[in-house]
Amino acid sequence: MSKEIVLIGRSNVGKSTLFRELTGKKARVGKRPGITLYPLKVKVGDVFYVDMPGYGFMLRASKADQEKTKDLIVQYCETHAADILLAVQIIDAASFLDIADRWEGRGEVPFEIELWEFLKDMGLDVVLAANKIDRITKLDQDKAMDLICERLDMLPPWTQWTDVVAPISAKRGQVDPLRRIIGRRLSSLPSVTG
Ligand SMILES: Nc1nc2c(ncn2[C@@H]2O[C@H](COP(=O)(O)OP(=O)(O)OP(=O)(O)O)[C@@H](O)[C@H]2O)c(=O)[nH]1
Ligand SMILES: [Mg+2]
Repeated sequence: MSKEIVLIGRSNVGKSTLFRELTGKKARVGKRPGITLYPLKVKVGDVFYVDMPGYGFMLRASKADQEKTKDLIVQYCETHAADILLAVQIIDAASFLDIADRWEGRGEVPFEIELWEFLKDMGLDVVLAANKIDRITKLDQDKAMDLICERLDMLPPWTQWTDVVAPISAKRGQVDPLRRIIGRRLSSLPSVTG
């Protein structure tokens, strides 16, 4: 049985940077959105880590291409649902709230909130990696995490959700809160030695 940990999220939030950090494999990282175009899968120990293309805006991508990426992610999750041990939804903690406000101002459901609900509705075990936390000053980090959680229907303080929410900085290699969550899920897997 091959269990998977899938990294999902909007373009440019740092999925591939996190993938490198977790697997040691050099996935392509870029300053512009739309760097990863196909799912990239790497085995570490007993599990596969999957780096997905970004959902949402992509550089050079037409609306049709964006829809294709969205479909690819949805289809991937549907066909692999039984093997997905953990779906890690990555957000840019520093811009998540502004972007969500902007969408709501236009009367639209913010894409990242829709995605969170979609993954949960599929019955997946979903974890939120609030990346780029280094871009928020230390003093404001707890408040930002509270607000982010609240938007995803988790009542503050965010510290009561540390089994599903992890503030991280993939770029700085500060991903321990997420490693702890992954570690707990892996230790609950039946041993494959028999
Ligand atoms: N400040 C900061 N920047 C980060 C962090 N993680 C990633 N970045 C930067 O964000 C940019 C995008 O990183 P990627 O890892 O390529 O993002 P991605 O989500 O894989 O993007 P796509 O493949 O286009 O969907 C790069 O410039 C990274 O260096 C972080 O924790 N903090
Ligand atoms: Mg990428």
